Amino acid sequence: MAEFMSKNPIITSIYTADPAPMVHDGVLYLYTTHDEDQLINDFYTMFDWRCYSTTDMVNWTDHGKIFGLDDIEWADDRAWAPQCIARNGKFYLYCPVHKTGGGMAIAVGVSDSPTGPFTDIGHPLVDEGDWNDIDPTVFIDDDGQAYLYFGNPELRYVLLNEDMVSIDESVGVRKIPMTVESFSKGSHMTGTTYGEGPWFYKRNGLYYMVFAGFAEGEKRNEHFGYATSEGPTGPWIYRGVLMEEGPCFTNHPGLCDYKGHSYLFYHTDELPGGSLFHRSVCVAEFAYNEDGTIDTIAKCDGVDGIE
Ligand code: FUB
Repeated sequence: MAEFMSKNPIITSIYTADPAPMVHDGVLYLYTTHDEDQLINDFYTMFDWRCYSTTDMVNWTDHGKIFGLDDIEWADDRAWAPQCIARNGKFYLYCPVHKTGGGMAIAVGVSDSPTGPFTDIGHPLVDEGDWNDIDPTVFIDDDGQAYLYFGNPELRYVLLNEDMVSIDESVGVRKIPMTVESFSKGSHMTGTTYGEGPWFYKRNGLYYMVFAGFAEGEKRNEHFGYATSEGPTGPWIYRGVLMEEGPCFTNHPGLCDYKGHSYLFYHTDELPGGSLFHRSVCVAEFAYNEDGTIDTIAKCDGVDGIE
């Protein structure tokens, strides 16, 4: 291994999953979930969100807990896959949680700093009363319109108002057609590969939807697939497998460009003591093809450091 190289998993002090990178003011911030060591009911036991940052992809600063279930009065469980975005000098952390007495819903934490602490807005942003409202991914388009996609087993979206903490109620929650053309034939509940963990962004005028998915047949763990579109709300065209299925049941993509390099963050169960409920975040470097497509990215030992 080269001297100036990170080693996967990149966080080794605790179990972390669902990596969500955000580049801001020359720093790469990585938001993650946190798998507790001690499980309750032998299931995902997750109470808070964490943040780490780097400027060289090798040395990571641990900013600790930046938001948690104990900051959200109306939620009682499941601090699941978040994403953070900056707008107008503030930072917005979108987080799936279990609503007390309800189903899954999407919370928003607001902060003046990328490393928190975040303050809950006091109520769910999205709460359809079902279990689909998980794994938010947020993006602000060039015209200023912000989109929040989410969902398992269906991909849905809302338009965010400029305040980033309310939605355009005249549009409401829109459902993306779960077709084979968009997400390929697969074994999840819609009959496509789309599972959960969408990651939405735009690059060189092309919109990307990367997601955790379930293939047909014997395969049981999640892989990554991706679709592209000419517009922010589709139609989405399936483009292929971005990362083959891993060693643990779930996976969650987080992509960004940083200092001229492109990175895919994901998770495995590869820390000592790892399991499907004790995951650890990893990173791989990749390159886009000239036409914007991406070849399948291999899991790796780590990435080179950068200046
Ligand atoms: O980590 C909890 C849930 O498992 C996430 O919300 C999903 O994306 C999957 O990783």
